[in-house]
Amino acid sequence: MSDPELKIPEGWEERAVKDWEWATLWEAVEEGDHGYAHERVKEAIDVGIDPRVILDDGLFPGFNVQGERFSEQIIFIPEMLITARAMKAGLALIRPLLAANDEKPLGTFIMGTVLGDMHDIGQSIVTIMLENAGFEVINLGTDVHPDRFIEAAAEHNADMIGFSALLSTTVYYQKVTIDEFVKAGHRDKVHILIGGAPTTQEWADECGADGWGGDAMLAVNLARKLITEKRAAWA
Ligand code: B12
Repeated sequence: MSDPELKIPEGWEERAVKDWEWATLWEAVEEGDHGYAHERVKEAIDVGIDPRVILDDGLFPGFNVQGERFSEQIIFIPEMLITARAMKAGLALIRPLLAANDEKPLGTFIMGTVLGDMHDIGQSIVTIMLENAGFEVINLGTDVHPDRFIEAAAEHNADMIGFSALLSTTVYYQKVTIDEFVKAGHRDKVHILIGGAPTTQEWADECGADGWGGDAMLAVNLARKLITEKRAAWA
């Protein structure tokens, strides 16, 4: 088994500033040095690099190479966790920049990772992008019990809910959670979106979701479309 190599994002020089280098951030995320990752992301923000460029060109390369190693069992949970922590240290800094949107919220979105599943990088990115698009997002975190989703939907009078799942064993809880919404009489009050690497549009249809987002941009476009249709139906 060959060790996966870091993939350098094509054209990164044009998207950064003159004399910029990302290699030390790639390495910091790869090695899980969250303090240094924080420092480099702060520098990138200070010199005015676009936050989405920081995410794609600065943070993802080191995360992805470790992700591939984890999938190939070259590294294990402890190493992957420290890389995730470094990734999140960077995400925390760019979040307020991407989320800066002072307009009245477009709608309320409850986001969470389903029961039994601890993966939260993907849903955190979707959360940031939804906030950036003007949604108020209440993020319930990981390992969320169906009852907790239902309580939060009622408490915040949510327009939409998103269930993330990364394991082939936990995608099942997307369906279970939707079924619980039906039993609780709350299914017609919200739009439900699902996502996460092992999910597909077919699975979304099968489990009774209103939509599927393969990545953060698709998730945002879908959420926008559904909320616009909902508002139009009320008008
Ligand atoms: C990081 C990681 C971990 C970290 C998680 C840290 C964290 N804070 O999230 C740690 C080390 C804890 C971990 C643990 C485990 N993991 Co893991 N993990 C990964 C890894 C490397 C990356 C996942 C990730 O963050 N991807 C990046 C994000 C950006 O992508 P994403 O989540 O798909 O999100 C995008 C879209 O899917 C979409 N999206 C996501 N959510 C939502 C929600 C909605 C509503 C919408 C619309 C869209 C949407 O938008 C996102 C942005 O574009 C993957 C392998 C890989 N290379 O992908 C394995 C992987 C998911 N893990 C795996 C496994 C097996 C495990 C463990 C069971 C390992 C073990 N032996 O214990 C445990 C499970 C723990 C648990 N109960 O959850 C397997 C799953 C296999 C399977 N099919 O079931 C994978 C695929 C690795 C592998 N090939 O073996 N893991």
